[in-house]
Amino acid sequence: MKQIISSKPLVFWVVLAFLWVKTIIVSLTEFQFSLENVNQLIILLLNPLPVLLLAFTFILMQKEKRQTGLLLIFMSLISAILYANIVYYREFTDFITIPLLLMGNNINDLGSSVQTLVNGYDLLFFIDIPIAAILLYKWKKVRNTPDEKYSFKKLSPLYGLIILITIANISLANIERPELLTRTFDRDLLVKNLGIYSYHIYDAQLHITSSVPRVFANESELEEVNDYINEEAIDYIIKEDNEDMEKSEEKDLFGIAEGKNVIFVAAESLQDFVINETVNGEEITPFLNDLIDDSLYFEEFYHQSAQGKSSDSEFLIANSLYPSARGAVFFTHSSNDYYAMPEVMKENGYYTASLHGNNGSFWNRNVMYEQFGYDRFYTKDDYNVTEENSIGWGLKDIPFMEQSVDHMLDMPQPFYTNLITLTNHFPFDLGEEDMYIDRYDSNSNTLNKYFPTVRYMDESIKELFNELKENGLYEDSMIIIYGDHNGISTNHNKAMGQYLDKEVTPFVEVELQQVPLIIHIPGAEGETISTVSGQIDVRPTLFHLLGLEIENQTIFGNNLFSEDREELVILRNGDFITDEAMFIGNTCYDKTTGEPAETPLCESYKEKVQEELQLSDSIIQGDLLRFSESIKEQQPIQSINKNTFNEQEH
Ligand code: GP9
Ligand code: MN
Repeated sequence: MKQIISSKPLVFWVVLAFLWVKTIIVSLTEFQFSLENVNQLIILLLNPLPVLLLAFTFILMQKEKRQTGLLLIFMSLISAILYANIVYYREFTDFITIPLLLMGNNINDLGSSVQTLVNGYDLLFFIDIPIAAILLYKWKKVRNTPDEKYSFKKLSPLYGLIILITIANISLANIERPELLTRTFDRDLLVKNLGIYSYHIYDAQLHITSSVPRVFANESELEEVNDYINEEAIDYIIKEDNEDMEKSEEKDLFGIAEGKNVIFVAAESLQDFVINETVNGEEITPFLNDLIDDSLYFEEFYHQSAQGKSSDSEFLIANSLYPSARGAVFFTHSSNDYYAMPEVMKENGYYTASLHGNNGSFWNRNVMYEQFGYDRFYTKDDYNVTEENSIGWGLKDIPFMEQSVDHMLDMPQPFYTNLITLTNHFPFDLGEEDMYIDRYDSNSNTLNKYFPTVRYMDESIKELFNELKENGLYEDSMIIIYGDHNGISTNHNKAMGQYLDKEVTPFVEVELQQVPLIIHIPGAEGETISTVSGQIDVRPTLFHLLGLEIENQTIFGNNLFSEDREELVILRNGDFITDEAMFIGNTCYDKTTGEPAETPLCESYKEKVQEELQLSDSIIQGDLLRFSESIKEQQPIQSINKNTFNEQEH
């Protein structure tokens, strides 16, 4: 060992130290890993080393002449990986996965967002590379022993050291977080414990092995999932009956919206904390606030999306299945068989369409929608998009609503439509002419700009209602507005705390994942419903209101009007919320206090939560719905508007 160290120019070790220290600084500052005990400090110090040292041994085994160049390439590569994660983390508080990198199309569209996430100081991040280059070429002269190509044998002490560090790292990580490698959806903990580099290697391995389940999957796996779903339902009914709970008139609202057009509004980045609130003394969502009085409003409704963002929320709503923990199902499993809501609606006599003012290929929608059974996908090409009526990500929401109603007028009724809004998207850019309220004033420009764009979206929904009324569509339609996912990430906790006038603790962070769900049925009475609910529950709830009883569907959500439903929402990272508690990370919080619970409020749910996420994953990874009766009965999917579906980016 001593020999290796002394026989190598010191500068090689300096380079290693640069990368090591840089990784640690980034982990603490950019990734905001807090250190709660000495164990965590040791893990943080150890975990970058195995991969760095291993790459180092590889370089030492190359011809002497090549070593310096390779070392610089390696240094640049590591810095690039680290920096890409920093930029991604700044927006999503998450780490890059391989499926994400494969979403090429989307990366182009992310242009304007990326600009806001990168700043001049970031150049400092790469400063060690030119310094290392100078040192490597100059210091060569001062080395005392000649450089050489190292043999495996000579390097064996170094390998020994790598193994030792790895064992120490994994053992300590296991103490910190049991079952670390089986809970792969908890990326924060994975990176915190394994280190960013080992995490990427682990992620690559997951990626390679993830295509295997489909090959070996068979019908019995689907039966297993269906058994679980049926058993859960029965267990809960028995439990409730034993408790002598009175069965309510669950059929009350059954079929109340029968035969009506269905109009979904996917409200981009709309969080629930703005509802019935003000900024600078002005209402943020005046139209929605009024609408709620005459609508079914679910006041504790959570988004359950993950890396697939908007597309994940669409997936949840259409299929009542969980999205993937890594990447977006819209990309990774777009050729699977699904028995999605548009398909079901089509079978029930509806014309189905999704409408979006952006490119059809964005989020791979044009491909995935074929499996969802949409009759038509209206994209950018179907709208009059000009420089004046666009901002940021494309067509502004008000002209989008106006033109969308025009499209609806061309559709056979009843129709089922999905309107995807866009203006309230990070970085929340808005022209002065569309500012109905002023920006907020805090240290987060993102949060400051969020309020006026939310206000603009509210105005666009008002416009939708006006247009529907003017064109005689309103009375025959049911309008469902839902927030797709959060718009303000935890990076803005300080500013958010200032706005909310309370500290944004992990408990509050999860509370902030609530998004609005507003179901408006003209003529029906309004009600604010406080049951704990999530996007996964929308599909069965909607079928209930439409009076549709669908057979042979494999879904995890529940009809929110059913008294037999257990109040439980499972988030994609394994956290969950019940009527009494929130399970976050590894801590169970009492909802009444927002503090860690003193009694075991979460224990009885933990196993079910894991099982449910795993079963849902098995459906997606094994493409299990291809074995389902409903799919087998289906005619082969025919794309009516092939041109629209296959449209490429412009
Ligand atoms: C674009 C829109 C935004 O098509 O759905 O996607 P997001 O970045 O929010 O997932
Ligand atoms: Mn979105």
